[in-house]
Amino acid sequence: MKKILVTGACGQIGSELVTKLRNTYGEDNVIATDIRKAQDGSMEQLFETCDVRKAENMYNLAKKYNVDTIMHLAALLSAKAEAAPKLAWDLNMGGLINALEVARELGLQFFTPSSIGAFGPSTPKDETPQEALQRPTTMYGVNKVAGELLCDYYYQRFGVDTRGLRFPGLISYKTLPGGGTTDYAVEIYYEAIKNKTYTSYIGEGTYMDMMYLPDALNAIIDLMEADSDKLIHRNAFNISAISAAPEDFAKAIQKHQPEFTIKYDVDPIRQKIADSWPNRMDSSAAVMEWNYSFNYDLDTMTADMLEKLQAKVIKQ
Ligand code: VAH
Repeated sequence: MKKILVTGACGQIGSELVTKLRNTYGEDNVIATDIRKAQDGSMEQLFETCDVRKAENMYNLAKKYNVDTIMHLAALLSAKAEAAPKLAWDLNMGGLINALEVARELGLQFFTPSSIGAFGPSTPKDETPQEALQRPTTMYGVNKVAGELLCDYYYQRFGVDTRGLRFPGLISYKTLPGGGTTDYAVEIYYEAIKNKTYTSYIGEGTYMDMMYLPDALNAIIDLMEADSDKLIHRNAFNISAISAAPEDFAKAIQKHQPEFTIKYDVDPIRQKIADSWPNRMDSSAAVMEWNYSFNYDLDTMTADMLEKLQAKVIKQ
């Protein structure tokens, strides 16, 4: 992996993955693409507009820059997908097969994320096995399961080196997530800094797998650099780090801000999605096959988030 095209580069994962990849593989070896430029002007260098629903867009860019890897992140997240299921299918599935076709035609390595959303209410919620029943009840989950199967198909049928990760809810401070169910776990930190209180749309006692973005970025690179011959699974690996509910985030914040309070105003749509997802996945396949590990727990993530957001809010 040394010349990489990233789709969805302005999103929550993409905006920090591009920086991480450029630091790792060289500034000129990562082409950032998205349907439009980032509003804050952060994505200026080596950026190309690309609508993943137009297959020729990606093909022409992959040829122009002679890439050897595609990291396909462009997608609609769970809550937005529930509000616009047909659009979600067109973007999430149409974009994915277009990206896979480019990888097949040009012999590229391929990464795309899956999610805890690939599981449903009939899946074991605690220590969800790597191979478990996948009957998601959301359009996003249907897209993720179909995406996992499609990526495995392109590996088995065409030999495309496809790899994927089932991400927990990702928490970061640089780019706000857009339209996810786990976004509360990012919003709560912003609100702690600005207002010292947060009203959660996810109810008390709702556990979901969560992860600090630096651990997710390391996992992507570790997986993509792993010895292909050692991989038994490919699309997609369970990786777990922090299993937490809204009150756990509040308690962690209160260790720094004793006056912080949490209230609840449950959004039934996103609560229903959250209730259908695992509390914590079993990561043993990722550990055994490519030495997955993580660095941040809830307390160390909270300390870092509050410190970085304090600096960010003061600068604004
Ligand atoms: C979402 N943040 O909430 C995304 C993610 C595990 C959740 O897929 O839709």
